[in-house]
Amino acid sequence: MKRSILHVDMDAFYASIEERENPALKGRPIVVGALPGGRGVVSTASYAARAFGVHSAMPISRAARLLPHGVYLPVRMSLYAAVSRQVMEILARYTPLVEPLSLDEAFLDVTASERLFGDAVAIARKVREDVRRELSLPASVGVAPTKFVAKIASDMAKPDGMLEVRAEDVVSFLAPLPVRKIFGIGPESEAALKRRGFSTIADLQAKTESEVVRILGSFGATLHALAGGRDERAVDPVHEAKSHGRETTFARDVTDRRVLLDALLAFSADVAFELRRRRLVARRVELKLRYDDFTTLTRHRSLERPVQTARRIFREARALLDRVDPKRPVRLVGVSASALRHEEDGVQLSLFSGDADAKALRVERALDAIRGRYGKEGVRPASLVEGERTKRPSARDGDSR
Ligand code: TTP
Ligand code: MG
Repeated sequence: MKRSILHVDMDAFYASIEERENPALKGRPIVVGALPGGRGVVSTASYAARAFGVHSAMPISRAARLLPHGVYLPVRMSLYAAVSRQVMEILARYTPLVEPLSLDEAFLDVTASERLFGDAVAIARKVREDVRRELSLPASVGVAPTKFVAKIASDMAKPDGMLEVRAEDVVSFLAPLPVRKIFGIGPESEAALKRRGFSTIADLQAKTESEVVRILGSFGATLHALAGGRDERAVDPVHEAKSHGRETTFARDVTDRRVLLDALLAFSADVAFELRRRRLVARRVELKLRYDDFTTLTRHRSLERPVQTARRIFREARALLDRVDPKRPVRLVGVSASALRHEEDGVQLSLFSGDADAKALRVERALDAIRGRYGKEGVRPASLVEGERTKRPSARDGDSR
């Protein structure tokens, strides 16, 4: 059945909020993130600042050189999170099928809402109006029959616009785009595809599925389908977040592998705890390193069996670390878990399988309760603590930590 999908993405989200909070900043080049002189990066830049070449993830020192007279503001996360909730509340008026991807973007399946609110374009217009009127913020919306195309459309509609791609136009809409528009295609895959003769999506469309698979392997089937506008993925409202991760910038660059492993171990424990708290499992673990020259490298592994324990997340992160140059000084290290699913969707089996990983899961679950009450996460909602009382570990487990 033909579906109507919206991808809603706020424009220059953090910067737009700051501009709204202080109207004197209207139209000025705003950069939210680390402050000039510090070590961090740009979180986002207003469109006025982007005209100077400033963008997300750029070292703040570089931004300060490009834009010495910019307005530099620190990140106010709790404010942005509160606005994010208001945005998601507006989206939920039009369909229960809202899948947030991050603080400022979500997919909506409005197929069944069209009888109530008008066609998908009318709903997109209403969403943009509501957000503008009630929150004084700009949002862009893509309208398409699939997630993949809706997301590309919202990107093209920016800033403060809307773009509809009709089912009959999908193939010609995609054709001229570079293959990197397909998610999962980073700079490395893009180069590899180019070497094999695939620069644009049209190059993928021009071949049959089996030809693409022969050249690119099994991944080629997915690419070929997406290139042809075939994308059956449903809007899935259970995914609260795309990933859970922890990272840190060191005060001094690190070359000692043991220091990196210590950090990865601590982060793996945090990430696993967060997954279990949200009853999620992950099928992908990613290691992130930023070197002293600011090049950032990510390495990931996709996993057959979903993970939820620090033990396995750390093992994967360590294996990824083993594959990178051990001599380059590291300024930032991080680990994240993504491709999230609810734990009911399959992981429970391993709980009873009696292997070392299943045992680790039982032990870590037992420790969660202790961490919840005394751990560094501090006070947690009473209902959560209450729920964990039923499986409270003995005092001896606590001592053995
Ligand atoms: P994005 O939606 O990627 O960017 P944006 O909303 O600032 O700009 P636009 O969508 O118009 O291109 O990310 C949403 C917010 O997430 C962004 O305002 C700041 C934060 N963010 C970071 O902190 N670091 C990053 O590297 C990126 C990409 C975003
Ligand atoms: Mg955005």
